[in-house]
Amino acid sequence: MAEKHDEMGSIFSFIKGQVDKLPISQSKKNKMLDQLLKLKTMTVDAREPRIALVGRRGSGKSSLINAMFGQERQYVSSVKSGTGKGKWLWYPSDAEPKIRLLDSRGLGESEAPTEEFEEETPLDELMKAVTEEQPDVFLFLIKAKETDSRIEEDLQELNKLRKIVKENHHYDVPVICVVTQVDELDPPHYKQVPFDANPKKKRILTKPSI
Ligand SMILES: Nc1nc2c(ncn2[C@@H]2O[C@H](COP(=O)(O)OP(=O)(O)OP(=O)(O)O)[C@@H](O)[C@H]2O)c(=O)[nH]1
Ligand SMILES: [Mg+2]
Repeated sequence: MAEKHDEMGSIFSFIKGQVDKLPISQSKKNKMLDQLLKLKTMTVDAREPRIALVGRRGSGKSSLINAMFGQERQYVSSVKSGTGKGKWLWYPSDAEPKIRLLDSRGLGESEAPTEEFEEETPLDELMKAVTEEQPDVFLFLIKAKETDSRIEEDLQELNKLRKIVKENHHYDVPVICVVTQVDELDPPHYKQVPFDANPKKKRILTKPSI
């Protein structure tokens, strides 16, 4: 990655040198160099995309991250709030950094999260994470069964985050809504048991009660 970056940088330097040598007027050279600079900003200076996962506690942010990585990278919690301080991760790996993903502390917690946290509230924790690195997009996760449950409060907090980015960095962060845990929707009798991949859990839960 870094090698490709350096190589592109030297290609632009070479082209710039050639433009300087052209037998044309300085104003024409300046116009060409302006365009070259724009192209350089869009390519060599471009950074990897940043995606911030946000949403109510338990909506499945850490689980989605783990599913993307195909391994348990982030702590998943079934009852209490899980994720503490926000964590920016490189996908697919630190050695091959292509996409930056933020796993964040869940909104609407009633107790402090299990993991270590730094700020008093989830919103403060998120403010810190998006101040450290500004997201290009928010993935707003919401459980299928909770799309009608005090969603306004979560959206207000999300909009506060977008406002902070807008004030400090002058752009609107788009939001993509991701409906999660759709396997929980009716009719439940059609549901394939999601823990089929976990034979021990399946055995315990399907064991006839005594
Ligand atoms: N049925 C079902 N459960 C899911 C799914 N995704 C996640 N879960 C469960 O939902 C619970 C919460 O998942 P997490 O990934 O910890 O949710 P989170 O949004 O990171 O939660 P916080 O870190 O507390 O904000 C866990 O018990 C997961 O196993 C899904 O697609 N279907
Ligand atoms: Mg989490």
